Amino acid sequence: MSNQLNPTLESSPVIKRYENNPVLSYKDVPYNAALIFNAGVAKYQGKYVMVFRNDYGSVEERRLDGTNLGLAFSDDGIHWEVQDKPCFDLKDEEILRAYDPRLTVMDGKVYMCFAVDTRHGIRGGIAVTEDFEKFEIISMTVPDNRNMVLFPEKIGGKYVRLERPFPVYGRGGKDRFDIWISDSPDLVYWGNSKLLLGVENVPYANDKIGPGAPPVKTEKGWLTTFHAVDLDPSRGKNGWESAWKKRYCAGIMLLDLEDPSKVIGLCKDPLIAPETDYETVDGFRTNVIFPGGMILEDDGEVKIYYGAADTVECLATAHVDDLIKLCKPVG
Ligand code: BMA
Repeated sequence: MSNQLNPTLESSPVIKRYENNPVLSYKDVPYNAALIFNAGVAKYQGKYVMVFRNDYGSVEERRLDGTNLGLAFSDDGIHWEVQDKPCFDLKDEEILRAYDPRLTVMDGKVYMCFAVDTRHGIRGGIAVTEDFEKFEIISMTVPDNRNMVLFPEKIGGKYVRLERPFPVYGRGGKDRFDIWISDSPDLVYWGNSKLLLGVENVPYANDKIGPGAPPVKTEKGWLTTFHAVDLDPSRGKNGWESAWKKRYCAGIMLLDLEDPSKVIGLCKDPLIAPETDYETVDGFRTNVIFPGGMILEDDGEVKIYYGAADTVECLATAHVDDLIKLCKPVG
């Protein structure tokens, strides 16, 4: 464990990292691949499925040439078989790339939320697929928005999503970004947008927060992860980049089952803070934990998938009751 950043942040004791992390890296991918991270994961048709971000190029030369999304299947959620070609590659004159997929299964289909870099800003997209070959794009937000995640069922007759707009001008020209919630009758038209959680409500974030994996339904509420960023301008060079001053932790909160715009529990400490070498040393942007997949197993185990150091995909587990206990009433 080698986190030397100030302030020191530690992962919750309820978290157990998979001992052979990472579960996926560029070495497992049979086509041009360099950084494999920020995956969406779901259970679908009797298998675990992962759509992962692949920033391709050359690890040896520390060069990145582009981004596509790859596909992998697994029988146990631990050992993954990567398919022989990328499954999603969105590019045209306006669209530069799609990245950071999140998967939600509803009514026998897989819905994928993703971020889209365009020449006129960053947009949030939602696509649907049944076979990971054909994706139909259902909607795209105005810029700037990303980190969208869909709840796995309608609530009060509406589809619901969490999202993270970036109001730069309106937040003083700095990264002061928060988590929002919106609903929709049809996944196309979104409205009733409300602030869900402000960055100032997360004690270990001084920069921005954003939704993590799609929420999981429990008896006590919707359990959901988020990422929380702190910034220290005095931090030195980290990773490939000449200056990377941020740290990303995973956080956890509980939302009301009937009205998920109400945060009924929040853990005031990080759920996962960067600690291991693959999170803090070996990577493109070190000290990044970016949760994008969460699966509740029948025995109460929760699998949390996260991108580590924007370089590899990792797995940590915890018991659902322990995660719920961490979420203390707010206010
Ligand atoms: C965010 C996104 C993520 C990335 C993170 C850390 O703003 O770009 O894709 O993992 O930064 O670099």
